[in-house]
Amino acid sequence: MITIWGRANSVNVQKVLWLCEEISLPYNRIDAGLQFGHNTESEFLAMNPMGKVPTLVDVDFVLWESNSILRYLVMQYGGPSALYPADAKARASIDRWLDWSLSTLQPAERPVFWGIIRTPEAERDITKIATDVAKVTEVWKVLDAQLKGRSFIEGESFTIADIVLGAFARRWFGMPGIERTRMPNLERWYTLLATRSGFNKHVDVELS
Ligand SMILES: N[C@@H](CCC(=O)N[C@@H](CS)C(=O)NCC(=O)O)C(=O)O
Repeated sequence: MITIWGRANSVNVQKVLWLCEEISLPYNRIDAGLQFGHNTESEFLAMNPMGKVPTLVDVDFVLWESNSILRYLVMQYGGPSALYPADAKARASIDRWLDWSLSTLQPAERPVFWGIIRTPEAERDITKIATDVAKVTEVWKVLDAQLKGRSFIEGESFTIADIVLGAFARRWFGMPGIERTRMPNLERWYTLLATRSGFNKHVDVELS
């Protein structure tokens, strides 16, 4: 059985747990990161020199970077799957959203998440949060435009792009006390995600 190292409130761990649910893959999860520690210990750093979660162990194979873990698990355990189709163009189209999440979405949404959820209310910098919300709104608008006329990010099939961006969308829609610009396509897509058990079980949980 695979082992996933990582605390369950990490967005990058949540993506992996959601995928496991989608492909009915059993796993063993070990809490690590933040208050659980482990990720600064030498044994952990030998597996993942970045000291981050999630880190996957599959017998003698170790992998880090959540998006790489998703791709690996579908290819290894998902069978022929619409989640990450073999066709090169379909696959590359999904990959660009995974890359976009790392290069563009997460750097923009992280300050908002940390500024609100990981900062005590009395210490929150409301002005900075408003500036950061305005910046990430422009990024979400790109996905809102992509979702026009389609059920999911790459068309009518649910893929790992929906898992990756859906995990961040949960943070966006769950953030208290911010002004969210209406984005009808994004909102419609988000309600579709809520019909998936992996989302409900692992992602739609309290933000912490
Ligand atoms: N790009 C990496 C980012 C990994 C990352 O930054 N993980 C965070 C949690 S979301 C982490 O390990 N933080 C340190 C900690 O939890 O102690 C990935 O997608 O796996």
